[in-house]
Amino acid sequence: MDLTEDQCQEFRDRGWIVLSDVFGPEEVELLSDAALDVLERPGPEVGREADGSPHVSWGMHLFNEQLAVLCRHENLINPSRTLLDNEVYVHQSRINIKQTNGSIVAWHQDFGTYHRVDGVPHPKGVMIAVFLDDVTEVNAPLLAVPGSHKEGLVSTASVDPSSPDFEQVSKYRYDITDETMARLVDQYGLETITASAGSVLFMDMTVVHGSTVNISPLRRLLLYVNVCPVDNRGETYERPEYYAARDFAPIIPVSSEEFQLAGQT
Ligand SMILES: O=C(O)CCC(=O)C(=O)O
Repeated sequence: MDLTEDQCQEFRDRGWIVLSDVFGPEEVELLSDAALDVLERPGPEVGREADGSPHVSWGMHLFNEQLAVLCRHENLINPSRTLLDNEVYVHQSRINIKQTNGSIVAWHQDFGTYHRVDGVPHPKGVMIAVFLDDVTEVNAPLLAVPGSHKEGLVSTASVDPSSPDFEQVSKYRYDITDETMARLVDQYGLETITASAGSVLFMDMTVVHGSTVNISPLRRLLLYVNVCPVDNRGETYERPEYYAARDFAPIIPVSSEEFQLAGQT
C-alpha cells in the first residue's frame, strides 16, 4: 500500500490524512488484545488516571512482539517513507486508552517534546494512529488545528508543575497557552478526527492537537507509532527508551502476511 499524489498533497496542506480499512476485524482484535495486555503492566511505562486505571503506555514495541511487528508494518512504514522522503525509525510508540471518564490530553505538538526534551533537531516526522475502536464525535475524538504544522513550533509552550500527571506526562508535554490556541483556531479552524476501527491516521508531528474527557460509555483505544527520518534523530537522552528511541536503524517493513503470522505464534 502506498499513497497517491492527492493524499500526499492533502497531508502537506492540512497536516494529516486518514486511510480507512487498513486493518481488518481480526487484526484489530489481535492488536486490541496485545494493547490491553501491555496496559496491565505495573511499571512506570504506564501512565494512569487519578483512580489508578491505565490511560497511556509508552514504548509498546519494547514490551510486546505483536506490537513490535505492527511498528514495522508495511502499511505504516511505506506511506511514512513516502511522506518524509526518507527511511524512518520509531522515535516513540504508545497506547492511548480513553475509558469512560478517561481524562483530557491538553493542547500540544508531539514535536514540541521531541525537540525540547529528546533533542530531535528538525520538525520532520509523522504521528501514526491506528484506530482499534470506532471513534465518532461522541467518544472524545482527537481535535486538531489544520495547517498548524506550517508554523513549526508554535509558541512559548509551558509546563504546569501543579498538574496531577506532572511527573509522567505534563512535565514533558509543553502545553500550548490559551492565547496561542485562540490565535491558531481563529486563523486555521479546529477539526475532529473521526474514523472507524481499522483506520490509520498519518499526521505531521507538528500539528497542534489534544482531546477532551470521554463522558460516553464507549471506549476509545488508539495505538500511536511516531516515526522520524533517519537523519533526524534524538540527540539527548534525558528520558528512558520507552519514551524516546535509542535505535535509529532504518526500519525494514514487514508484510501483512508476516504480521498475521506473528499473531499465530
Ligand atoms: O489520543 C489522544 O487523545 C491524544 C494522545 C496524544 O496526543 C499524546 O499522547 O501525546
